[in-house]
Amino acid sequence: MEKTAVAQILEEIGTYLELLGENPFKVKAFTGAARIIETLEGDLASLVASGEIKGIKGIGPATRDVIAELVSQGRSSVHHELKAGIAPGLIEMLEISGLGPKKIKAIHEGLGISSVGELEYACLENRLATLAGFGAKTQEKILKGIALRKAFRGRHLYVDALPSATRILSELERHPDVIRVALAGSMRRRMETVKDLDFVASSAHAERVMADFAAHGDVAEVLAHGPTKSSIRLSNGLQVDLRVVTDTEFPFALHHFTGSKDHNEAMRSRAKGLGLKINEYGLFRGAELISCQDEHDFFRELGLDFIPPELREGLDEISQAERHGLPELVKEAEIQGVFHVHTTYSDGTATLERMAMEAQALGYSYLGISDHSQAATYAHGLTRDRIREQHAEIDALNARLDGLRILKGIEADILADGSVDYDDATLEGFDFVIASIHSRFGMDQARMTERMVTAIRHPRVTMLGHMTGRLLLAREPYALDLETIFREAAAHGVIIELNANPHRLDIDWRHLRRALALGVRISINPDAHSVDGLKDVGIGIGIARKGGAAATQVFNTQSLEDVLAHLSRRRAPASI
Ligand code: DGT
Ligand code: CA
Ligand code: CA
Ligand code: ZN
Repeated sequence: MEKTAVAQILEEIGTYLELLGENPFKVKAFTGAARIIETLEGDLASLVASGEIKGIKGIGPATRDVIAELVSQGRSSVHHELKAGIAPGLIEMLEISGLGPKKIKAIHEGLGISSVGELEYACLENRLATLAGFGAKTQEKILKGIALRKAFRGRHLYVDALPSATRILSELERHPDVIRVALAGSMRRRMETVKDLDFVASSAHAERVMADFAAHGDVAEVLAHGPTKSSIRLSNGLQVDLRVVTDTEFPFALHHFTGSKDHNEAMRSRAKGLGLKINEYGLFRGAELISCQDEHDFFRELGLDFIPPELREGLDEISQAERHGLPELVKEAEIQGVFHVHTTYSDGTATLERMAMEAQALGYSYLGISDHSQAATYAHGLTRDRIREQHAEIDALNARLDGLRILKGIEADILADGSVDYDDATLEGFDFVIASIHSRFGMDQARMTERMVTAIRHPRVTMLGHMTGRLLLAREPYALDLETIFREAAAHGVIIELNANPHRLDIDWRHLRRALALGVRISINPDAHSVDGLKDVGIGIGIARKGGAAATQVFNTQSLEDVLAHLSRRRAPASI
């Protein structure tokens, strides 16, 4: 067992003793020993075996027994028994900042509270403020702590973690003792949500890098501070892990901490089959390290093409890499224009002209405007008069804009029966139609699927918007038979949007893989409601890559000419 793990168990024993109201000297014996073990030189197991541990000041007989058991058994019966005797809710309460074992004991005894939920409720009812030794201020602080704990426990949207990731990466890059550094973990794999940030750096002076990392300006809490691994909590609640290794170890550590776990497992078993061994420190044949300059070398040594981090999810990426069959993933620079853009005509915050200026500044050659249709009254859906006004403005802008063509579109509601908002003549007046569901999410799967299939078969529908309706960390997708939808979309040449709004990222990359396999074409759409929203395309690219999309499978990598040719091809109504 590692020293840090031993220290943590000792610390927890101290906390539990305190929670149980044991005498302070006994508590101190354990928490003090935890401090000593953390900073101890040399190997703990051999110190125990040789008996040298007896000579270490501050480690008495009781703690010594616990340490010996931890080293030999990997567990402590004292720890185990103490924990079993305490209500789990009280142990959870320890996670609330501003709340230690003494206060928890008082709350438990004074108010009969033994869970976080009960505690929150009691605070809201102002009951904690009246408890002896507590007051309105403490109550306020504890409520804040509970709110923070909620925020800190969950996962974070990729987009919410991105600014911290970018800033910390550039700080580490500038550190004089850092040789190489990279973002790893789920963030590097471009997952839609992340638990924490992971960085891997190489240095000949790990302790200096770690000291500066722990002293980072934005640190709310240092969770662990060791020579090779440290974890901090930023003020926004995000946890950040940093591993520092030697430069020789860097490619192996980067690969290991990029994950995913499933990918790593598959890689390990591949290595095994080749008579090799992988861990975070290297690739070995027997005791011999096979040196690698970077991850490219690492994959090559295992007989594989380089696997982009987005694809490292333990699916079929290794067999694809083995037979040179990995997809050539779409890149942001290949995007030539965007669809699904709202303006002040409906619920956007920027005018049509401003959106056009921004699209031009981003170098796009087309901009597909699609405000809401009239059924979306909550979003000021366009009446036919407003459509005429907007089209006139688009014509005027197109006449004077250089290099950008604004396309006339609409985000038309798919009504409950699968019909598309507006009559056919009105729909005929658009360059493209995005059909989306914005109401009646609760239908059963059969009816919902039928509803969407009906929309797909409408000859004026160009693409489906945010197809499953999910909101990340907030709303589940509605019930749909995806396989049927994908087959219908492919058969009718209807494009499926990859909605790049970071709260949606809909369709899910896991399903995108299947859609592409069935021949569906996608469009990476920002669903922008503001000027900044246009930049979400970059987030969508990450998801498209995770889904294995190549540029040829993405509609908006096409030139304006090809896009116009596609849009002018009118589909015949489905004959059923
Ligand atoms: P997250 O943080 O839940 O969004 O996802 P990850 O993948 O970033 O997970 P994290 O931060 O726990 O660990 C980073 C990587 O380290 C993970 O993708 C693979 C590697 N790793 C961590 N724990 C294990 C493990 O127990 N076994 C293996 N094979 N790899 C691990
Ligand atoms: Ca992570
Ligand atoms: Ca982590
Ligand atoms: Zn929408």
